[in-house]
Amino acid sequence: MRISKIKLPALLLAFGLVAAGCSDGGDTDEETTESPDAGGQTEGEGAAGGDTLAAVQEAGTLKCGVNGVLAGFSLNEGGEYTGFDVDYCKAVAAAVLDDPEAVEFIELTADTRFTALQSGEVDVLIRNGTWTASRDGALGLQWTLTTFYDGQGMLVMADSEFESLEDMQNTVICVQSGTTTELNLATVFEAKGITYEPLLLEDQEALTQQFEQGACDGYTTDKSGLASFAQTTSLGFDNVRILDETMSKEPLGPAVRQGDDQWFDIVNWVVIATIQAEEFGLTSDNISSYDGDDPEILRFIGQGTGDDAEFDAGFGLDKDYNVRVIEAVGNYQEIYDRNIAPLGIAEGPNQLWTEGGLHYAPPYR
Ligand SMILES: N[C@@H](CCC(=O)N[C@@H](CS)C(=O)NCC(=O)O)C(=O)O
Repeated sequence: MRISKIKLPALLLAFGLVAAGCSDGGDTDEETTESPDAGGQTEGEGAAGGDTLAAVQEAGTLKCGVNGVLAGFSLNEGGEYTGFDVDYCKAVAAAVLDDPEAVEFIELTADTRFTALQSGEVDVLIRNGTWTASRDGALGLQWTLTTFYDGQGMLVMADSEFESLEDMQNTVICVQSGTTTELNLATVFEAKGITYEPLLLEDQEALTQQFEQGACDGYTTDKSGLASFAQTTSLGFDNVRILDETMSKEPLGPAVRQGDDQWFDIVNWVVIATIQAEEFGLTSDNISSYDGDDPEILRFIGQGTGDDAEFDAGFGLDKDYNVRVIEAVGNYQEIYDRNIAPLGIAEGPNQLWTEGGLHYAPPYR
């Protein structure tokens, strides 16, 4: 459908939603500093500069900000959360609380997620969030090593004439506010000289509804999000199609508040542990029964000998935390296979560096 055929009620609904409370993507600092509850980087338990580890351990629960509606990453089905991001919440809880189930999942939209992290409403944000310079800098956040290398794509109806972005002159594109997606769409389409109308929607539900009702010619977001949508849309998997082009780099991963270096180190090294375990061939099934003599592995599982007997990375955790993490959620490949593989996404960069991918764990020593 072209602009001329847009249903007016759909557009009014969309713009109404935007007016009701959307920011522009969290990639500039204006909205965040203007928002009454957004500037509080010193507010809340474990806020910046504070001791998040102690706060989490005292609470006995990790408050993990998630998406909640994105199959494969975090999906809430009757209070049961599953997904790739959910597993990383559980991994952090296993490390710091010795209980992967000690997680309070807090569902956040693209618009609310950074404020929730800044204010201390959540201890960590693991919600298909892209690491960018201004989120790191202007928003006062910090991203760990990337857990999922993604890129922005475009989904269209399978029977449409669109084969590439260049074919999308004078179209309406469904896009979620508060995302890098919104910004990339503008940059890429402008650079290519493609005239389009963004239909800005504030959450997945509104976006799904609008696309399924035919209000847009294309739906753009991270390719993983599109794969997830394709699996779940009422339009049917075979009736939608994702264009080959990738419009951006979207390194997704956990984020924490800046200023609590110990907490950042912990979350970062939990992510690293899953990658390192895959490289070592350690899995949820075999890690606790390792009986080999590889000194690197022994150090990793807290059973180092000789100089490594007292090894402590200095994160304020005990020697067994890597074992708990891997026992709880498995290594990176296990997490990927359980959650992402069903979406049918090619592993591509999300493989170990030894297999031609980008996942590389710094040494645990
Ligand atoms: N990775 C991008 C996009 C993340 C994002 O919020 N994507 C949307 C579309 S898949 C989403 O998760 N929506 C769910 C919701 O907010 O209800 C970012 O960090 O800005």
